Amino acid sequence: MEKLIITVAPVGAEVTRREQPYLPVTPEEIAKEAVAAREAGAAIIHLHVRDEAGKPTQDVNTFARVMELIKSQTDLIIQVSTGGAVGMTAEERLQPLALKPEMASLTGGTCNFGDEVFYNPPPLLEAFARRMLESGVKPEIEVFEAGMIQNALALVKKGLLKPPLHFDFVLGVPGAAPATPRQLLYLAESLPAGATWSVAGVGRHQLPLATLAIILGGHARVGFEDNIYYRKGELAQSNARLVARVVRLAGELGRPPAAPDEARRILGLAP
Ligand code: KMH
Ligand code: ZN
Repeated sequence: MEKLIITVAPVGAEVTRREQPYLPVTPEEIAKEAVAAREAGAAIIHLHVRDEAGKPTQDVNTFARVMELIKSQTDLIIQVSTGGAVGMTAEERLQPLALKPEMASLTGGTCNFGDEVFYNPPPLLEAFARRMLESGVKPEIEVFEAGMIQNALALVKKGLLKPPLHFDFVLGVPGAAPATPRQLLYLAESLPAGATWSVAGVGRHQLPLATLAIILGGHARVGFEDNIYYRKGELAQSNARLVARVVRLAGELGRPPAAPDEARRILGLAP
């Protein structure tokens, strides 16, 4: 098996400082968490940013500032979010692609998202995939439920996604696929040959699903975007602590963490 690629998702669009006092929100705070997560063993940062009021934004200047801070201090692979927050327009969501990051998330379709709808109809998927292809950005296909794999395969047929494909299963969002071992096995087995995958379990499912990914030969995403707790009733004091715990487990199971350059090779990114 390849080494384990750990993605840190330190902030996301939904969690608030009120829920998680250690949530990084300013560019400097996000970059500091990125540096600590890299030192702990992360190879990729899945990046959302916030405005001065702490609200999610896709503002290109804010992304530019955070990316500059991260790039000057780490060799992390930067994966910008184009999912943004529910309710944002497509153009709003696409803004950080102008910065030509190495990777970007590409949501695989529409699903319920708590009480809301995360709206990603086929024309939007095509436009996002086309923009990534033209910008030389590798997509990470975010799969919230099984039909999204089929949507990605339709984009491959249209020439808008090029193998090797990389997927991330986001499991446990209310309204989408559950965070169960059975679901993860099914999704992993449904991928085309040669694809790589990681899993982001929501809340208490983050650790068990990351452990299962280590065993199955997948990769893992941890961080406050998906989970703010270290254990039941105890908030995690940093994203790095969540990364470090997966590194310890993976070491015991024979999958040391991939450094960013090793992750680039595994994912087929230019070094
Ligand atoms: N905030 C979610 C609605 C992504 O980054 O690509 C979407 C999301 C997925 O976080
Ligand atoms: Zn995200």
